[in-house]
Amino acid sequence: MKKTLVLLSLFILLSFLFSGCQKEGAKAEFTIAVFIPGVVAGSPTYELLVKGVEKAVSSHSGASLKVVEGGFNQGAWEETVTSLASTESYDLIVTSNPAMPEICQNVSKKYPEQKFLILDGHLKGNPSIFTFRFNQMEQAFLAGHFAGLVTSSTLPGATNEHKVGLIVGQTYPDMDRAIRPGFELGIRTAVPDGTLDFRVVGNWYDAAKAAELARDMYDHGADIILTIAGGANQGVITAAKERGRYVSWFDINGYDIAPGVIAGSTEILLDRAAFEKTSLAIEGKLSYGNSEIGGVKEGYVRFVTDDPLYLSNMPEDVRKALSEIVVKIEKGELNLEMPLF
Ligand code: RBF
Repeated sequence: MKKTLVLLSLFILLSFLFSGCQKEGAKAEFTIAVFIPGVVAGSPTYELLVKGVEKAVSSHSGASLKVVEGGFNQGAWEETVTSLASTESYDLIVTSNPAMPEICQNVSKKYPEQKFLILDGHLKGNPSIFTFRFNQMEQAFLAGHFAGLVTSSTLPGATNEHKVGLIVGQTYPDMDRAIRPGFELGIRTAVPDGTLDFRVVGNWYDAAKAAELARDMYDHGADIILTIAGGANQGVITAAKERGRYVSWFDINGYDIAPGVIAGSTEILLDRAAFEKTSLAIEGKLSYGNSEIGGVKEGYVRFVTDDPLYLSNMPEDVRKALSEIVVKIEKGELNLEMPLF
């Protein structure tokens, strides 16, 4: 009896020690680094990226995540991504913005084993890289159409002039070939004599500069400004409040950020795409080498028409006209292809 007890205790002790050792020495089964080309705070697409990857990691046991902010010195991004790849500790590097495919492609030449998932970017044919982007022609078209409806409305902040603004952090091919033209087309289909005042901040953080630009635009007749400038977006809100005018938000539901000032908001479901594609990568099912695009029909791009602030602040005729154009895109009666570049 005594011998059995001793053996039993020994067994319990050993199994306890063994399980302890396993935990201590256990390597996470799938390690992910998220590289933020900028900073997370204030940048809608990066906030969505982190949210989506975090969700994928927490729903797969054994997966782990490290978020690395690259900051605003764009010239240093490639070096940081290279140093992440050189550690050979990450099964996957996830990142987001249209400049990242080229940077990751360069890193991939030196570290061909390193796998990449890039959101909001486009590249096909590299067996280590998967990209997913959004139909921002559709997204910007909807924002433009809404801005056209607002500037020609009887809203208190709408002047007689049919002028709309767009403030961006910097120019880049997706902006020049999809977002800006989509926005202009949207304005003109709502109000044929609508014009666009387009300004560039020069970076993604200077809210004071953005406020200065926005004040000038409002003072020259713009009733609503679409702002795509990261942390600098806050400056546009400040100016709109001062002038009693409107802001249009991009990428993430923005109504709550400045109720009554953010008149309209589109969103891209980058968090959903990041969750889905990261999950596939963890499960070993992501088809590297390919690229995908998600738009209105696929449910990755939408104008947020069901927010209580939108419903209470926007007149019914504006909401009705906007919903009609959304339906046209959903039904395929209006085709807004992303240009190939
Ligand atoms: N968007 C942000 O909100 N914050 C940024 O810091 C930011 N940096 C960018 C840097 C580069 C080089 C490029 C090409 C785009 C950047 N964007 C940034 C824009 C972002 O990728 C996206 O195009 C817009 O948010 C519209 O969806």
